[in-house]
Amino acid sequence: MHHGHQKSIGSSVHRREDARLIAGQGRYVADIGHKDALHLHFVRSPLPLGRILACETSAAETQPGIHAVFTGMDVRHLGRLSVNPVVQIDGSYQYPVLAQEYVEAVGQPVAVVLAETLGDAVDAADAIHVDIDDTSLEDRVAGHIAGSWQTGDVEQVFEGAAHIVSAVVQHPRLAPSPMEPRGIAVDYHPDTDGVTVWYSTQTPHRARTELAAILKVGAARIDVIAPDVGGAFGMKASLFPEEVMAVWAALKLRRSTRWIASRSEDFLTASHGRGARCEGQLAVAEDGRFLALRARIDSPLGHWLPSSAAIPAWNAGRILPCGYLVEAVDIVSKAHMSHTAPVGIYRGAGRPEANCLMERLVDCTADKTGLDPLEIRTLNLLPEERFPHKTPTGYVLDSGRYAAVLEILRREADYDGLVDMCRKRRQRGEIVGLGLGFYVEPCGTGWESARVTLNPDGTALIATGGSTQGHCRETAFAQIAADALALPIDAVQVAHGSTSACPAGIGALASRSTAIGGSAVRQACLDVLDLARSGDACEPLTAETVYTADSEAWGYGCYLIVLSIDPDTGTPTIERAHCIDDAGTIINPAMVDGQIRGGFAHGLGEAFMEQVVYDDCGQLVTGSFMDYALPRACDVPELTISKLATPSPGNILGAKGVGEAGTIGAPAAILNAALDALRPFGVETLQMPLTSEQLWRAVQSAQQDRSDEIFPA
Ligand code: SMO
Repeated sequence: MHHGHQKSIGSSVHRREDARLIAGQGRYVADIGHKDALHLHFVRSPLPLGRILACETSAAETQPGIHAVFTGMDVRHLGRLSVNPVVQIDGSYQYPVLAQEYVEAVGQPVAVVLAETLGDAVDAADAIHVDIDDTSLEDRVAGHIAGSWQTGDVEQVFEGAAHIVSAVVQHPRLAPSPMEPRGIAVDYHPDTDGVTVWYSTQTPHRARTELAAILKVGAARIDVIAPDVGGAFGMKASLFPEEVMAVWAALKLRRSTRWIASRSEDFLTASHGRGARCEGQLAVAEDGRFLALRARIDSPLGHWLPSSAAIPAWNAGRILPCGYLVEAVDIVSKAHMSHTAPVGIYRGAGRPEANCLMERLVDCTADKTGLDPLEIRTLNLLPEERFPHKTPTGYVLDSGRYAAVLEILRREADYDGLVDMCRKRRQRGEIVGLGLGFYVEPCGTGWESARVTLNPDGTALIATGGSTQGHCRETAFAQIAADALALPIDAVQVAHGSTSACPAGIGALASRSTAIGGSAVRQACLDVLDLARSGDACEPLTAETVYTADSEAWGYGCYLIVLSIDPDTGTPTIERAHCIDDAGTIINPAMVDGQIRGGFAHGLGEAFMEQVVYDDCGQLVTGSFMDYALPRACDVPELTISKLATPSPGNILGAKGVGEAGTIGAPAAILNAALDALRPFGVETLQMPLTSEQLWRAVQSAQQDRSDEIFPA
């Protein structure tokens, strides 16, 4: 063992991934795979709903370089993707790898061409004629999801309440938009009749299991490798029909294949997120204490269900009333299928929905009671001595110092000074407001695996069942292992993202990598040390573990935003952004900051500019970055970041998650700041995205009302 080991956990160790990823040396799916692989190109439905009368492919089949053309009939025997049943899923839904008798959404793959070059495939696809009858059709997708949580006599509490406030938050539908679109490169091995699947995914092991089930082949024939993944954000946690098609075709044709989505194909058929309408009512006592919550959440789903389709609706309901103490709840969360692209998890996955609703209700209560927004939060947040706390929906908040983060924010951001400043500037006619967004982020439950090999030369190899998508798991897991094994960090290698090289695992999603994946690494290291104590130090020693967390870890925090609005143009400007987050034990503070900044940018995108739009005919209007506004670097303000670290009792690292924090806290605080800014104008509702047009109209109509009062018509 190495002596004089410097503790690695808690220090901003240089990220070993940086040099590779920042210098353009990353290896993504598009950089990998057989040179003679056949390229897939899809013929897609131009209509959201219709019956396929004919699909004429013969003209395409004879074009140069074409190896095969497939239609729905060729893959009608394939199985269905399984959907995580966190809440009840009813009704009929299919998982057509290619459209069968009907098309059910614009962009749905109807046929696929496989050719030696992508150009050949695209040219030949033009020669395929699909005849679709779209007259007089009923909705074909009737699946729906419903979860409900009831505790206490909500009706009675509402009847006796001193105040009742209500709020509606309509979330825009969002496109996750990772830098790297979807991609898959399938290497066919004639000797084994198996495939190596290079796949841009968050969940390599699940992908392998699902591929084997859908294709009805033995999993031993499939090896999945996630190379560098250029962002995922929940969108790459489920198998898409195009990807299944690439693997099926490789096995069928005994040839390597590849498919790399264009940006427009991602807008059209990758899963979207959010889109929920959240309605809530809070019954409040005379002194401002929350008594009961009613919530109705209605989320959209697309024409098929990704693996985690039910997660947003489930999270949006089950995590209410968030960090607040409310004894009685009546919560119903539903989701309905429709003739659009699929809707699934996207960074936050139901947490922004629950937290934004709660934070709006809290500010409405402050308004109604005249209490200060920070005071009313302090009054109602779960006090420290109540942890662990079983919420009225039956989940357990593990640990935290909720009121303390508000106190730190008050001090470090000079909350009282900012409130005063806003008041004075308003008196001068400026449009400026302050908003708070307290959030909770359940993250880290279930199991993950790790294997550690300790070599006699003093090096160690960690293989994690987790995965990475640019969020530096190699460095973080090396830090955890270095401390557990008392080795220098450079002596620790980390392998990930391979179903053959790594033990079976879950992957990188739900902000669980550090808490669960990291705990698995730590446990495997402790196990190998036990072996070392009783074994021969001249042989490599290996320990492998499946670690299951004792309980769910809940990160939390509060964001403060000062926002001004230009009265002439409606342009919003974030003047101050202060984030305070408690992610439990912090492995690497620089990485935590990175997650908060990235998450904040995503949250700001939802709050100000992003929105997927379909027209009345079911056509996607926002099919490129010309029509879908993603934040640019200059749109993201400087953040002041404060931290608190209350260890979670739920796992052996004491870690929580922070990967989704910014995405949850930012929209709530920005929405509250905008409404605070426009309160003097009598504006009570705004919906995201808070475009300058919406803000300008709100100001104009208020001013119009005033001039009507002064000069009655
Ligand atoms: S939305 Mo996340 O990748 O679970």
